[in-house]
Amino acid sequence: MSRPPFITFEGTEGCGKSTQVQQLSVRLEERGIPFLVTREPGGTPIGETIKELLQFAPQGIGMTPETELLLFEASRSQLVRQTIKPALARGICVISDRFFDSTTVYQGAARKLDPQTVERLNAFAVGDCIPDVTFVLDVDADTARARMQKPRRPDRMEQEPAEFYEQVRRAYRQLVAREPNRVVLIDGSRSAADIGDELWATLVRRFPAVAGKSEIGNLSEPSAPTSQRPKSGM
Ligand code: ATM
Repeated sequence: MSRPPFITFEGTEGCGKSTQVQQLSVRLEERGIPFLVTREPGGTPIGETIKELLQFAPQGIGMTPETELLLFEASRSQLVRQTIKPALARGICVISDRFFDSTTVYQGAARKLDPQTVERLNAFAVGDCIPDVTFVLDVDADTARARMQKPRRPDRMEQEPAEFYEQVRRAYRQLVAREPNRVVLIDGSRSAADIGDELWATLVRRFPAVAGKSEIGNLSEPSAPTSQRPKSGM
């Protein structure tokens, strides 16, 4: 691979994605690997405005699944062109907390929008910007609920019945079966440290260059590590 990896994290709410993004960032930082952390929806000024509408704005109540799908894609197409592609082109590793697999799973499987339409819109939004590896953190509903006990802003997307999240979980597992070369299923019920170790081992095996600067080989190196961290817990 002649450019740094584009890594995405997926899973249901409370699966521990944010913790793993944080742990991976620390490892990359320690090794002097330039990286950027972003998230979906959001990650750009346009995307953050869309996120507000999707998740928190009172006008979001009554939003149709079709509108929801298009808003996620709009946020994504901006993020890809404004942030992700330019970073990868500069030799910066990109980590995204959610990407197009979330749409496949939430809007396609759980909201039951036509999967082919979702796939086409995903393809339109991302172009050739496909993650090199996607970690799906798999947890059962009880574990997820227990991890979500801390007070948070009311989120329209989190008002769905348990069945919705069961669908999401099933669809993520199907995705792993469909794309085993890209999508890696991680047992998210273990300690954050154990998960972090497994994830790192997988990453180093697939992309030896992330193990340390001395092994980077033909990556073009920007001057300093870059990190555009999520502004707040979503
Ligand atoms: P977080 O769990 O990362 O905060 O995600 C925000 C919500 O957006 C999450 N909601 N729930 N429930 C998943 C949802 N989402 C989609 O439904 N489709 C998408 O394409 C993306 C990126 C997120």
